[in-house]
Amino acid sequence: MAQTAPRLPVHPVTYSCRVPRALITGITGQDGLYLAELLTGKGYAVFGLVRGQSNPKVQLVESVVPGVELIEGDLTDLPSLISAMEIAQPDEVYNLGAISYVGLSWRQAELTGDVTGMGVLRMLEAIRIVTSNDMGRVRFYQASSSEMFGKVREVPQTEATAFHPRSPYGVAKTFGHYMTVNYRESYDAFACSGILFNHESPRRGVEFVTRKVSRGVARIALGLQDTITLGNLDARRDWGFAGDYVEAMWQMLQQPEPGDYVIATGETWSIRDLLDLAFSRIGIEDWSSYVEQDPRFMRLAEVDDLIGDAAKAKQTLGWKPTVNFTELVQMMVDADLESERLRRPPGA
Ligand code: NDP
Ligand code: GDR
Repeated sequence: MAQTAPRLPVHPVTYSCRVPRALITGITGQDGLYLAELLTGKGYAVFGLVRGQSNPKVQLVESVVPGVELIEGDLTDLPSLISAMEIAQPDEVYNLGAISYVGLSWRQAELTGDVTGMGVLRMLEAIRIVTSNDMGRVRFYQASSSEMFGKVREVPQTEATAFHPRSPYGVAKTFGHYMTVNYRESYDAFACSGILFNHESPRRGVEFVTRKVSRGVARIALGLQDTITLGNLDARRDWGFAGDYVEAMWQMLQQPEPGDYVIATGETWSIRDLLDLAFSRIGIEDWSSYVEQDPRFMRLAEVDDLIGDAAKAKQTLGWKPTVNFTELVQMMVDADLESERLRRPPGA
């Protein structure tokens, strides 16, 4: 059951000798689940912010990470973030909550700006208020994105590459990134911005292209679906495994100084490559008759050459990816084959 946050008064957080405590916004999402598993495995007391009066994903979180304590709150509601800080009394805050689907961000630009952009500022303000301006006591991770590079100025992209976001989502993330940097510079906040390139897993939302393909391929193999309808097949991305990327988030907050880090594989693959790998997992080499295109899934402005250079993370954090793209696609298709088989109606 989610815990209802008491509203006022606001008390400064007091710290005593105890296990480390972490507050995760976006705990019901792909990264939130992996991060909660990672932190509980390390002995943290983990608190997760959940929004809505009856969030259907609460059950999922409780089954995957049963020890986590859930707190009601929303990134559009500052008082609820202050209350969440008071309840959790965290040493580390991971701000993963966002409207994260780039395609939706053109259709709901204002909401995206409010949650994905202003939500970062509200979370930082909640930390500042609850720590009475002593922000360095709480380590803060902001889930920034390669979408900030957008129409790229150089290839590959590093922490020093200039931003040129191409979607309302990318613009909102850029605002969140600069707010994170600004609170570090203004209030001595231990605030890190992880500039993460695409990362995927069997827990990826079905609206994202990798999962749409892995699930579609599994359903085609089981005779449950005839085709997959996609947008731009020539788009390319630098795709890694989400389990590897949450490890980097945690590592950033364990450093002696806060900083910004690009996290990426340094490889780029097209949607056609993704289709090749996914279909070959079920024994189909020519997928052309199984794939349709629909302009509805095209972007108003595409980002073309996103390739990350994670040299700083490798050198400073000792981080490197452990799952390559072929293994990732196979993992996702296999997981969807298993879950779709279980979902298949009797006799189908
Ligand atoms: P998901 O879309 O899977 O999860 C998004 C989370 O944000 C969900 O838990 C969702 O909760 C929550 N959320 C949405 N709106 C609000 C709100 N108003 N208040 C509080 N929480 C809210 O994203 P991922 O796990 O893939 O990504 C995590 C973060 O990392 C996001 O910020 C994303 O933008 C960023 N990112 C992701 C990358 C990727 O490739 N996965 C790459 C770079 C950055 P609910 O269940 O209620 O909808
Ligand atoms: P992205 O991921 O926009 O990179 O954002 P997504 O999987 O949505 O798109 C990747 C590329 O695939 C092309 N594409 C399609 N995409 C979707 N969703 N559906 C389709 O049918 C389709 N057909 C082709 C897109 O044009 C695009 O080029 C993800 C999110 O997790 C963000 O939150 C995160 O910040 C970035 O990754 C890094």
